Amino acid sequence: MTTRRKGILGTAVGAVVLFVLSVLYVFYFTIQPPRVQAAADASGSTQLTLQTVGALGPDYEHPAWVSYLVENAKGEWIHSTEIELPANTLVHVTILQYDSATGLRNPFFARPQGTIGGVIDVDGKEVNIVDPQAPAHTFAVPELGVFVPLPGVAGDASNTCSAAPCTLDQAHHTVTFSFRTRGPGRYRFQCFVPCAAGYYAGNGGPMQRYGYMGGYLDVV
Ligand SMILES: [Cu+2]
Repeated sequence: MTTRRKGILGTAVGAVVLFVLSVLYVFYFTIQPPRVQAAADASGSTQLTLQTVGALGPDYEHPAWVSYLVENAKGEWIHSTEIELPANTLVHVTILQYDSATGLRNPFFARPQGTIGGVIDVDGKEVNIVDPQAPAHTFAVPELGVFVPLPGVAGDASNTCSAAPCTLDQAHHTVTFSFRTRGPGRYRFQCFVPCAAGYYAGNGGPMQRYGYMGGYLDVV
């Protein structure tokens, strides 16, 4: 084969590979999970209720993946991390945490930050720090300076949840806190615990794919 033909062949193969990668990108990485509106309460503030599960279970595309779920205004659990919140509003967050601990890679995140009063409430007890080995996940909105550690359930707990949505009679921690939204915008939120079991450094799979351990607060 002449050098010129090799060049043409190389360009053609490169173009096909690029095309296939572009198609894969469109199909896998630009699909948005459904947008879920947080519920407004009578006092004008907003209630956002989430749960974190250790494994989604057989009803989902990735049964073994960790994920957030969000409760809609009808009280239904939706597998999504695309959350609509009103601008410049106090948001009361409740996170039901059903997964076991992985521990923080960076102990800096053991201290809640950016919440009202700089505290969180874990199972009815107000705390301003947790054991750095305790978190299963974090709820963090870097742009708003919000970092909340979510302690894991004990490894020997009975009645642990193995399929989403988990229910209140299953082993969990209830973490509540409040924060204030700023002006309209799209604010990324994510987990900072390397919680993706079975993936490189715990940071692949559900830690990278939109809709599992990260998402957006759509502030409108
Ligand atoms: Cu996580």
